[in-house]
Amino acid sequence: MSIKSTEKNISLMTDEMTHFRTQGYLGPYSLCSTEEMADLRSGVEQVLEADAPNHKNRVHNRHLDNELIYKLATHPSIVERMACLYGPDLLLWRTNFFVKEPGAKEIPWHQDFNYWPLEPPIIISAWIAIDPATVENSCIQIVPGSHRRVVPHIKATADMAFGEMGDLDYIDISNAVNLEMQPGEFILFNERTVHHSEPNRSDKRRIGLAVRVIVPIVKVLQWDSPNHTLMVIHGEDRLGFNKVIPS
Ligand SMILES: O=C(O)CCC(=O)C(=O)O
Repeated sequence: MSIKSTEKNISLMTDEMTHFRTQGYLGPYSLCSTEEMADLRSGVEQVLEADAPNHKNRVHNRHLDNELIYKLATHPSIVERMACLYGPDLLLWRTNFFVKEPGAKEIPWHQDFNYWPLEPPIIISAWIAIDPATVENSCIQIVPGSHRRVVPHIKATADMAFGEMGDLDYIDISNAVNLEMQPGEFILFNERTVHHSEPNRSDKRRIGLAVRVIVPIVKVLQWDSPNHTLMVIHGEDRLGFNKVIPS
């Protein structure tokens, strides 16, 4: 199977690189058309309805057992842009679905690297909209420039979807931006970019697929399952610090 790409010679302009460096995020960009994602969506739903062989959870790392999820996660629209930002050698570490049904809890303001077993914590994420992601159904919100400092994380309140949250005394959400996306669009952000999503107060489901990519110098300290390995998705792994299979 293949996902059509309308783009040729994907790369980033200097002002986009500067935006990522200063603001901590980029996009939205288009991975595929809204119509194509509408066609692919039933395939994604089937993946989420099926038990994951050898993995802990249906929503995590389905690129390891499903070709559609692998193709979405490693689409050139994403990977070529990541290579412009992080260099030629890229390893796919994790994928995570964020399924927010109507009534789903708030995802607290946080920096991803607070939760992750990586040393050094250098990660770039893509977040792909499978459903429309709007203010109404709790799109991601980001604080531009927030990746420049480390925010202490504290125990989250019971109404939050995560156990820990960024301490709001250290986060200025007054300039937060809503990253609304059409199905098939994606954004890029880094491991320290403070982000969040409201409770889903609408009657519309919102599914996103997050793609976590590291560079070979990063050591994975804890694997998600016995079968969990990294995949080379661009360039090569010259260091061999981790379990890696070629793509
Ligand atoms: O989908 C969401 O609401 C949050 C996503 C998120 O926290 C992430 O991708 O790191």
